[in-house]
Amino acid sequence: MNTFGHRFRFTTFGESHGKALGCVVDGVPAGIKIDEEFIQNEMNRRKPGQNKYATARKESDSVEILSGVFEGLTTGTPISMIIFNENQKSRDYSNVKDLFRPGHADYTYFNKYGIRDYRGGGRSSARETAARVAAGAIAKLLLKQLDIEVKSGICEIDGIKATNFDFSNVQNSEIYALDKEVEQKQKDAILNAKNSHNSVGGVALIKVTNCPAGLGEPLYFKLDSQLANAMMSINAVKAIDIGDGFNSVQNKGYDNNDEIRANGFKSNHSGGILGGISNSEDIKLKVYFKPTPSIFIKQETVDIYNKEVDCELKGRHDPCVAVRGSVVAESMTALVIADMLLLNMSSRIDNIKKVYER
Ligand code: FMN
Repeated sequence: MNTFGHRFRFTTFGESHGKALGCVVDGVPAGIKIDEEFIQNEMNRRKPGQNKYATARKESDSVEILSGVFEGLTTGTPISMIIFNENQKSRDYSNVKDLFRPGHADYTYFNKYGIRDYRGGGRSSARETAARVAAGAIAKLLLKQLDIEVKSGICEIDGIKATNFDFSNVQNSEIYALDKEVEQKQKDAILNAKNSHNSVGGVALIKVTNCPAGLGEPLYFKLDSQLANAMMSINAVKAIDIGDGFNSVQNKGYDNNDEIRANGFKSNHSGGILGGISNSEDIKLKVYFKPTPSIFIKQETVDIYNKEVDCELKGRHDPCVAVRGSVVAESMTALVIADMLLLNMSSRIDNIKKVYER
């Protein structure tokens, strides 16, 4: 399935080494100013080939808007965007044409579809996430109108954890680090892995500020369940936690509860979500990325004929996918919040009357 969202929804298409990839975003209210420079900046934050901590694949990731925008404003019709692939090197994959890379999706895609697009993994490649960032930029332009902001940064690489969560450090950091104190150590961990032909995992922190209360559609479209759905749909994401998340199981109830005063909550262990609905506190989630599966150390595998072979990779790969992945997680969060904002508008008759009463 290639469509995500309910009321604000998008569909992506395209493969790693195909001609182009793109998306169609549907359900976008008319009248939103489309700032193309902002969309391109978002793409640039995710694009490959920018420094030694990322894959060397060079893509401009220029977005062309094909529909849904007239004289700089959304028209309420589907917004389609296309990104042409420029730097495919399909030959790099010819030696792994028939074999399954350990840790990648080759084995499962082949068993499911019976077709082997060996060129960079085809649709299973995270190249597709460029289209999500384009769609996410449209969601962010909607959120901007309501002063809702979604930010992200790296809080952990190879077990090296941030203790400061400073989002102002992120924009000046080549690895989007939240904590300047541990940034160099995190960078060294990525380079050490790269130089030893290996890879490392990492964790991204996502924060939504100024989010109104009431977002989330219990029971089966709760805000936390949709965030989890969105994050787990991103390549290499293996876990997510919300608020105190995994740590909350070690807390006592008294410490885990957020006491309430007339001016709001005294703490935010819940990560801004109670009963699947936002409570107007900052929404906080952590997204856990595994180490990049494509590494340059010889590993054992089988080929499509089930013959045992060695896998020796060529090509260009991110030594730590969490870095560029954090931008994708931020975009997916914006898309979920946009969807929830539109859905929530019909939760009370008073709101419906505001629109239709004459
Ligand atoms: N995997 C690779 O093997 N090489 C890469 O260069 C690579 N780049 C990625 C970039 C981003 C932004 C993200 C989010 C993931 C990347 N991945 C890369 C991860 C794979 O796409 C992913 O591990 C694979 O599709 C298997 O899916 P799974 O890990 O979710 O099970």
